[in-house]
Amino acid sequence: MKPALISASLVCMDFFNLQETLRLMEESAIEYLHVDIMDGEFVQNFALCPEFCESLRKHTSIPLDIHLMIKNPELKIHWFHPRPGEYISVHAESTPHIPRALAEIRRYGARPMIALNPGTPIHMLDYVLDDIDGVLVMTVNPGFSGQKMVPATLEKIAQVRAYLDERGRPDVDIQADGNVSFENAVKMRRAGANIFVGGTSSIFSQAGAIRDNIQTLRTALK
Ligand code: S6P
Ligand code: MG
Repeated sequence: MKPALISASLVCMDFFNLQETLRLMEESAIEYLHVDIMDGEFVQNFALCPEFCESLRKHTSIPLDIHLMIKNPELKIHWFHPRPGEYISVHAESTPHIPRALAEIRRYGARPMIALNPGTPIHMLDYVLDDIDGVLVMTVNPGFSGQKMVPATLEKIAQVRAYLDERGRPDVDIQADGNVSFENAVKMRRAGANIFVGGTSSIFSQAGAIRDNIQTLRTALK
């Protein structure tokens, strides 16, 4: 099994404590910073922007994991100046030109990840298998934090893992995004996910301090 990595969902943090939050992420050796980008069209919400990504890069060396929930991402990837070592995910449902979007990410030397909504079948992966480094399995419907996991997505993670392994791609990462609580993280891990997006259900849960929450999540993922 691949080691478990954590990607902290920055949209869930208290923006008045940005500097302190970044410091805690570095201290806790968080592997990725998950940046949700929403355009009010692909999803019914707005979130974050290219300038925020650029500014994060100036203040931390933790690689970004940019989740594009936007229409026609292939036309907008250059706005984000992707960097080697970063993950950029694009939704299979967001464009008729998904191979072009993935190729554009690769052109910058960044790591392309394809995101699948809970209702999207996994055979979408058939024609992009050589173009991806990761699959983001949405475990809630995209657009909002604080939702409940769609139960069928646990089995979907297991199906994606088996699908990739059978096709000679055990190297492809599987990211679980949505309601990654301490409890759900264990189940998602067992199903085969290896990158976990920590939001209001874990890292930024009001029930504990950020540092303790990260420790609890790491222990759950062991
Ligand atoms: C949802 C977004 C996610 C959320 C994250 C929030 O559209 O892509 O990355 O920010 O899921 O975490 P939680 O624990 O509130 O679901
Ligand atoms: Mg996300």
